[in-house]
Amino acid sequence: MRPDVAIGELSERAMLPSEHPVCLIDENGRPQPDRRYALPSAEQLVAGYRGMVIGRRINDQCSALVRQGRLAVYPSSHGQEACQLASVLALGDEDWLFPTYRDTIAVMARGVDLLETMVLLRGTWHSGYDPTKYRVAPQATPLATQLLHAVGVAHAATLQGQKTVVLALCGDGATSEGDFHEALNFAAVFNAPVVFLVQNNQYAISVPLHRQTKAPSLAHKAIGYGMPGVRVDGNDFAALQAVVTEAISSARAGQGPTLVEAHTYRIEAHTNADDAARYRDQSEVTEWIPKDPLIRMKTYLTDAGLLDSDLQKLIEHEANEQAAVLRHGLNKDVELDPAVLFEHVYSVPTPQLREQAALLADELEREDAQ
Ligand SMILES: Cc1ncc(C[n+]2csc(CCOP(=O)(O)OP(=O)(O)O)c2C)c(N)n1
Ligand SMILES: [Mg+2]
Repeated sequence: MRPDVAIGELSERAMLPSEHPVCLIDENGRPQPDRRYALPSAEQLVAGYRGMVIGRRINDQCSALVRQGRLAVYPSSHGQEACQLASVLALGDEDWLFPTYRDTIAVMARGVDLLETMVLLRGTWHSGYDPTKYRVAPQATPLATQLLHAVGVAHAATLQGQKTVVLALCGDGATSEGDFHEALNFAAVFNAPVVFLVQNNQYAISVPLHRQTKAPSLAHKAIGYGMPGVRVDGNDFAALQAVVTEAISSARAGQGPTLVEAHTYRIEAHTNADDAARYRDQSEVTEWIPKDPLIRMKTYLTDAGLLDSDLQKLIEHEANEQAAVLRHGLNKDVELDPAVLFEHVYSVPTPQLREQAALLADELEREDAQ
């Protein structure tokens, strides 16, 4: 016995991730028995598939809208739709989501209006939706900063006697940030009801995972903070939903945070501004194509008699309709007043800010006069 160690040997082991990521439906669409996790219900799986088909269509539509100059930037989650959908569908209405720039599909799956979601990536306003209305924080671009905010919201909810759980998303690269460490440490020490879901898509722009960490897996980091770490197949909607649902229940029951690492792959370039061919071989991408989360789910549902061509057509029709809403909405020009850039920075603008606002106003006036 080590009296200085508060956690027993068994619970230490329980904090370590399994050797292989949890998988309930393999890449061939075949169900895999698992001792710990049960397959979600047929209804949940069909809802997940529907959401993923719509999510894929929106991902691809937004990438096209960037090329047409209608969106400033779009970090696509093509191939990561299972992570986006499974985690959000596991949340209750009272819960909160803290997404990153890559989690647009998760934000939409939470019920945020499609066009309101795209405001930030279009660059027309700081965030287009009311975070408190949807219980979705603005999509964070500064890596890992949202994790600290997520823990703060979770801790505040506990202090107020609420049963809220917070789902905090981040990428593999974000785990190298100091904020990641501080957020996980605080969450564990204060037993905050947070589920950290790391979408390990193998790259942080051009930096591959092996240049990011020497840990056996990202989920292994959990034991260092005193919370369980779980590895899950990030292209398996069923496994993700089972794992995240359990982590949420555990947090809601007062058992503290969990770190979930989803193994997936960034199929497209980091954003439209990136050329992935400069740092990775196309053969690596090709290898991941058959592992696609939509293909395996379609095979499983079809074999289980839960999906036929009529339902498939219906879902595709819905996906096309949502893509059309985005196209039409984003094809409309917006009237912008550049002066509003200076609003909402500080409640009382600083002298520097006032000076910059005056400079801009002067410049615009002179441009108009020309
Ligand atoms: C604090 C901070 N440092 C650097 C950047 C620049 N940056 C933007 S995305 C990115 C890579 C992040 O990779 P990862 O966390 O794996 O997420 P992914 O883009 O793969 O979803 C970097 C370094 C940033 N946004 N914020
Ligand atoms: Mg990444």
